[in-house]
Amino acid sequence: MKRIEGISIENIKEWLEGIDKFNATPEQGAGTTRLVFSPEEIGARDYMKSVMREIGLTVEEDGIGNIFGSLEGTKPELAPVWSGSHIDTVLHAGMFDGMTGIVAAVEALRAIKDSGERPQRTLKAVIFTSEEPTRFKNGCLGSRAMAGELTYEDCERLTDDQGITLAKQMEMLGYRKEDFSKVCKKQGDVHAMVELHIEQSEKLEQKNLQVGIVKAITAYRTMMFHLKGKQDHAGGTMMSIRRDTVCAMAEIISAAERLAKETGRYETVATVGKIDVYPNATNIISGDTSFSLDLREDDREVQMQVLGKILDFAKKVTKERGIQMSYETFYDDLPAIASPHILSVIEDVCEKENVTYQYMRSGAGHDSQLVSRFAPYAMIFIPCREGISHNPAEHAKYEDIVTGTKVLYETLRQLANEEVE
Ligand code: HGY
Ligand code: MN
Ligand code: MN
Repeated sequence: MKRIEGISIENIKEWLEGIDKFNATPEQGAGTTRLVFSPEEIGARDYMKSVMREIGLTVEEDGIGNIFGSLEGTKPELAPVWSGSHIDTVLHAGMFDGMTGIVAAVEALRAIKDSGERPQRTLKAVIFTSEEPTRFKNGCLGSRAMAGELTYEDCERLTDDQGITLAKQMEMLGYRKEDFSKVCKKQGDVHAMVELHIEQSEKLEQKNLQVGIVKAITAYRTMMFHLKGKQDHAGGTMMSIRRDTVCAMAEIISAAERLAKETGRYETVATVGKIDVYPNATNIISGDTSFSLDLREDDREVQMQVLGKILDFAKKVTKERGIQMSYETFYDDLPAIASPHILSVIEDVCEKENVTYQYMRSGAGHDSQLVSRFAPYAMIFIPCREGISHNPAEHAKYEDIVTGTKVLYETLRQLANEEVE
């Protein structure tokens, strides 16, 4: 089928490498760092907006910075079909997590436009604001606001490590408070959402499959714990009278690992990735320590049981040590089940195009998780080398991205020609 051959590996390569130039850690081996609303991320946003305009898409932005590149359909009154992902990264990331879904969406729309066909529904390539929780500790901020799960008051509370709130940062960039309320979407506003993403685990590569059809995204909860003990002298303070918050934290962290393993389920994962010790000196017993807990499980009940055990253990340890503990939950996203209809469309396309595939779940969180609150979604995974991600060594083959984009193209084309809501 001529049109399917329209996917350009050159465009995909050029755009991914073009985005990657906007990087706060360009030094050799340091990977890519592009935090939301940083100068680098603004540069990457501007770059992709110019690419969208160049290929003839109409570019708009909403009150929290979600960007839409639209290819108008013959029946613009019908709810549009979306495809997209995120352009911000974690610290020292690779160049494919998120960005692959953006360039695939833009290239699919370009190929549909250049094929001369005009589907009925408008197609929108979407760049969601701040999928990663790196800067403001809460993630999927753009899609969360769309889902009505992030208020402007939340934006006035979310603060980065320099004490700048999300609201202040948005104001400094010219986003107006009165536009924030228009971000919210309701059921029926979007006909379908299809996000292409690297798999971020090793199953497709191990089985030599070209595409993963994602039927569910795991439950994903992120918290910060704060321990207050007694700052003291490392040499003059006997072990028996210490209220050492680092030792308490160490016990809690190893308990979180043990309790996650004890479920015997590979879906249960607990991670402590961010630790702040004050004042962080070799000869001071710290009386003020904070640490994150990222706890995920496809089964919400299991996730809550593990959380309960971690909290009980932490309360016991801190009580015995005379340490005060507090904690806050930044987000607590429920599992997102994909649309059976969209899954079947993707599967049909794979069958017809002889693309090898398997159904799978996602242990990573994605904007689609929040979009699923107001629209049917499904995801297309492509393999990444050894499943590595959130690491400068993250890598995907351009040929694999092209194959995934071909499946995305045909899926979007079919969804955009569906009359029925
Ligand atoms: O952590 C995740 O799953 C995503 O990268 N925010
Ligand atoms: Mn990520
Ligand atoms: Mn991602």
